[in-house]
Amino acid sequence: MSAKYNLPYSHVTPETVYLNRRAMMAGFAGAGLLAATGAQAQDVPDFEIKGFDTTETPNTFEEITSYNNFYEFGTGKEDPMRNAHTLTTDPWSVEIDGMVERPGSYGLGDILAKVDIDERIYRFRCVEAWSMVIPWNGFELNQLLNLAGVQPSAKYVRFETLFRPEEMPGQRRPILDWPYVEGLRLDEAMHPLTIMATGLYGQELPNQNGAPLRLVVPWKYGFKSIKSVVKITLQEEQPVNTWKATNHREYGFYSNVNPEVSHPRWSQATERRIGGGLFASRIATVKFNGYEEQVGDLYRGLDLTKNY
Ligand SMILES: Nc1nc2c(c(=O)[nH]1)N[C@H]1C(S)=C(S)[C@@H](COP(=O)(O)O)O[C@H]1N2
Ligand SMILES: [Mo]
Repeated sequence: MSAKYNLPYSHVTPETVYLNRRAMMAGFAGAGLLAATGAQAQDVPDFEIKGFDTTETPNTFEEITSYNNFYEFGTGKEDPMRNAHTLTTDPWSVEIDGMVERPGSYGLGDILAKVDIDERIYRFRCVEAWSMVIPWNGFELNQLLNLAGVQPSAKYVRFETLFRPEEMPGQRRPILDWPYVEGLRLDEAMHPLTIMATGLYGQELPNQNGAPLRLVVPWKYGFKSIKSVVKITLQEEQPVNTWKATNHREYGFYSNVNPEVSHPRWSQATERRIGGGLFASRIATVKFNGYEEQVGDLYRGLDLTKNY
């Protein structure tokens, strides 16, 4: 079980450098740690820090890249790691259409030249009640939406994953109604916590994590964070997201992390942190995945037990 196949070099070095950089920023004896690993100071990526980061210990690169949900490559947790190497991610472009001033095909290179990439260490909570802490690299979705120019009549954002069955074996079978679709309310999409991720641990995003560009909405269940996005549509109607369309009794549109609202088949009160080991105790799930201070205002007056 190794993530190395998708990487130009071993993951060990960047992760070590990364953790040393964290230590340096925290004001610890980072220089000594750097010397001990033989890393050079100029190897340390220079990210902008916005203050959204959790201080919880991130999961390892191997954990984040070997336990995945990406049904386009199979339904097993290790299927994406094994199968996603077949995906071609270059060239890549995103079609932005609907209620925007500048509709069209946006090349990934052009997008990346115009946005600010930074690092976000976010908690990530799957609806299946497992969780991780992930150091993403990416940019705020609002920057991309502003490039296209959102018209005042737009109320929702619809996202679509690539449909390319010749490279995505799961799409050759009717596991889901392909392509995978997700959606956000416009204010959720414009929120500074909402990012398009392009990397992990300062490296290119591995295919199994949704390369080259995937949504990350840290206060919502993981299925909202749609991978390998090729289309973004600004619209007036609430988009029909794939999991809600598949089973509306079990999966909703909002899908905010909420320990008080059980899934019909299991409690959402606790979660299993990946990497904790077989005998680790479950940890309490926090409303909005711990981001209530930042996003609670978006849902004032909304009944979260009905709008789940
Ligand atoms: N296109 C697409 N996006 C997807 C999925 C998927 O199957 N297809 N799975 C979702 C689910 S259920 C989760 S929990 C996260 C998993 O992201 P990760 O594998 O990077 O942890 O991706 C989400 N985005
Ligand atoms: Mo999930």
